[in-house]
Amino acid sequence: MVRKPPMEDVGDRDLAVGPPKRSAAGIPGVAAGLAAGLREMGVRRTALTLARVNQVDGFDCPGCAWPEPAPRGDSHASSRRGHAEFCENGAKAVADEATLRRITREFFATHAIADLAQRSGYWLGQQGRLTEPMVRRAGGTHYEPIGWDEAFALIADHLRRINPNEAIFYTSGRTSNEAAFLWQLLARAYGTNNLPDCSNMCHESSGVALSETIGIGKGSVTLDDIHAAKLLVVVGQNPGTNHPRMLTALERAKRDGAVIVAVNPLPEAGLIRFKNPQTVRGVLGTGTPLADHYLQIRVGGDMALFQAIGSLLVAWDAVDRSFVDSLTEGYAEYAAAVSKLDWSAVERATGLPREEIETVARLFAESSATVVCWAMGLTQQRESVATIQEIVNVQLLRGMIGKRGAGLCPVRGHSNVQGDRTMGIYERPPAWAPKLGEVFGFTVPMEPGYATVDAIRAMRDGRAHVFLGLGGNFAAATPDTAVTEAALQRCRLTVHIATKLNRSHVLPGTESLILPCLGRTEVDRQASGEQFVTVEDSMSVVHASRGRLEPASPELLSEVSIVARLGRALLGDTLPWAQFEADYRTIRARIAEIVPGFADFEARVSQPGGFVLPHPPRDSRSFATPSGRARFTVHPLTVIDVPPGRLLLQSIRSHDQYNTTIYGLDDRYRGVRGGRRVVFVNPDDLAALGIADGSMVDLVSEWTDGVRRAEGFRVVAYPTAKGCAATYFPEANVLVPLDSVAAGSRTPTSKQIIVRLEPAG
Ligand SMILES: Nc1nc2c(c(=O)[nH]1)N[C@H]1C(S)=C(S)[C@@H](COP(=O)(O)OP(=O)(O)OC[C@H]3O[C@@H](n4cnc5c(=O)[nH]c(N)nc54)[C@H](O)[C@@H]3O)O[C@H]1N2
Ligand SMILES: Nc1nc2c(c(=O)[nH]1)N[C@H]1C(S)=C(S)[C@@H](COP(=O)(O)OP(=O)(O)OC[C@H]3O[C@@H](n4cnc5c(=O)[nH]c(N)nc54)[C@H](O)[C@@H]3O)O[C@H]1N2
Ligand SMILES: [Mo]
Repeated sequence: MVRKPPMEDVGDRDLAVGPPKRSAAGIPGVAAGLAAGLREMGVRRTALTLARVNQVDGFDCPGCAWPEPAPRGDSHASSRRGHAEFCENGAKAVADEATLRRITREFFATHAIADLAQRSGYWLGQQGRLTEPMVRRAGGTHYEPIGWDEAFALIADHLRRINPNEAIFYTSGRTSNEAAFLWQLLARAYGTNNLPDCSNMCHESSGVALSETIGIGKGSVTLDDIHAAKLLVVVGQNPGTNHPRMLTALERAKRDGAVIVAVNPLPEAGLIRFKNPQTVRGVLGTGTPLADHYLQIRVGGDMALFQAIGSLLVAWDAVDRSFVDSLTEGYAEYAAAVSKLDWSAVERATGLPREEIETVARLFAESSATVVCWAMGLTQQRESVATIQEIVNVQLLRGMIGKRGAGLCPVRGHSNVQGDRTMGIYERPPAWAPKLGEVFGFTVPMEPGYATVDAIRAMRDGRAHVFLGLGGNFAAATPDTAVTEAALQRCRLTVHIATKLNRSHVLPGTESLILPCLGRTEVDRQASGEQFVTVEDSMSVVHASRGRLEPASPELLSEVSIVARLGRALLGDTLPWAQFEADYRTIRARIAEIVPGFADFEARVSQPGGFVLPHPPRDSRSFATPSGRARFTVHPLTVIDVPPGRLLLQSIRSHDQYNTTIYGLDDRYRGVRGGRRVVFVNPDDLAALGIADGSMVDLVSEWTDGVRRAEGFRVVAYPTAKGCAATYFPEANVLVPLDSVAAGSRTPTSKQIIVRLEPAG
């Protein structure tokens, strides 16, 4: 009984398209953020909440993982935290959670699950916060209330009846360190490493690429490095929408003389010009132009671009010899490979003329401090791992690791996605698995579990029967929508720990639970008093987060409580679940004992601003690779061949969404209003294909097992790179089969889908 995802925006009469913007933020940004707050929360709550975002005594913004500047009063820091340390989209994220709208049991009594499955994700999210645990019993048509204890007993009963490897413990990256640590403890003590997470669809490629070459899967820069950089290269990232506070850092570096290069098929407003709403110049003036050079690269061309840059650096002998000789391996093979570079292949892959690449390579050659930042434009490609490793090669050539103002900077998405990995949310046993087993007295399973795509296959094929999601929206975030939705519904039990209703909840297994939890903004009171939780940002800074608002409902439990009570129901008091729930310091004490870098956790995280985790390449130029050296790697250059009449489609975020949470139907910077089913195509391609701007098309991707189709998109002539197209996620996910994943990281290729446009039927 799989239904097609709803498409209420098809041919939406309200959809309007205007010219894209040439700058980001400024007053319209602040106004949009405040308007979202006022709409959802009212005046008092908006003021109260926004004043606490990212402040030392406040909560971590549930928006993105961009770091906060040092606390006010820290005289050593290169920048100080502002009184308003949030952005338009952070304000929207907060408003979405702190909304005054509520979903009650009457709502579920009124709306059958089958009806809810016909609603859009936008509509589901608009209904407000979940307020009490709900169950769908076998054969039931509606969700109905259930007590917490009965809910935990039901889950424990299901889990006891299966082999532990037939259960899936999914995590989304908003989960705190404390909840994540307990979640992996629960899964592993129960007996499985089936811990897929949103990272499998996000920065997995970065983690793999960096671990293999520099010995640690995290970025090597601090915020100070961004400020101190002389050359900043932003590749495959749209910070104006997804990391708006990063623009402040770019602006600052630029004022100090940094050169900024953007590499992106789309001309993204935030990379072109920034009007900082916190400065007079940003509010009254024209703002700061950001990118000095804008390489409008073809989708998937970055591997060729960085090989070409590396090749030129070697040819020009612009190599940091002492760094390369003393700290790296594989240089000779690399230099030999790039000396044979096929420039015609580079030009076909990138769509860029050689002179443009040479100009940018010259900047690399002349810069004494270079940071390369990247996000989903690089990680969701078939050759993502190799592409990121080509960036590593270029940075190694120039000795740009472990040096002020220089480094590798994968910009993370979810606010604690990096911390969740540090806490052991991973489908393989963490390096500290033996210690985990020793401290808690059980044998940690060593057999690898399922990452996201394999978890879908296991549910589809009847090899997994229970799905538990700690946050997130598995059905909408993953690829091959029809397959994934059927897979979830094939489960005997699906369990969703969530703040808001989403599509995954309305595709229940035979039995299904929705367990409502506290959000970041809310006070967390336990037996020992008010608790805080901790998170790790994109630059390995760990700090505390304290919510202040009264919870959306007295029935809510914190994520920690939910996991601890489930642990107790399933495994009994063999582990100190009750103590963990009562006092989160006892969880942090165990983390300090088990996870490297967390010694003295409680004291250090109680400092304003928290503390920075060790990062050997950044701190001391040491590399935990087998040889102890950073590794150059060689990859055959790939050119993506697109058959005639087809386009290379990527799926992106609009300015009015947070992943699968849709705040509104506008994409202000790209000039789209009132609808989401649009596809951006270069006007020359439209002419060649004989398709008119504004016409309605289906997007069709062709695979050996048949075609996949996303119906009813309005064509928007847009200055994207030639041969390329773009549309929004999650609407595009239906086009990507489970088998289409990045080599080495198995991340779905959400940014590399060959499609043809067919007149809508
Ligand atoms: N407001 C808001 N903030 C968010 C999110 C959100 O949805 N809304 N999501 C959060 C999460 S989980 C994440 S992971 C991040 C995502 O942050 P981003 O990675 O910035 O998000 P995307 O919209 O996927 O944008 C990818 C960018 O890569 C470009 N691109 C696509 N293909 C290629 C390519 O082949 N080469 C190059 N060079 N560029 C390419 C696209 O044109 C686009 O500008 O943001 C986080 N922050
Ligand atoms: N085609 C395509 N697909 C993609 C991407 C893409 O660019 N293109 N991007 C991928 C990326 S980068 C990511 S990170 C994934 C995102 O995948 P997920 O992390 O699974 O999805 P989200 O949309 O972030 O999850 C939103 C839901 O989380 C719940 N939630 C919000 N706050 C909390 C909280 O504090 N606690 C709990 N327990 N629940 C909460 C709410 O119920 C909300 O509906 O999607 C991936 N999918
Ligand atoms: Mo992400």
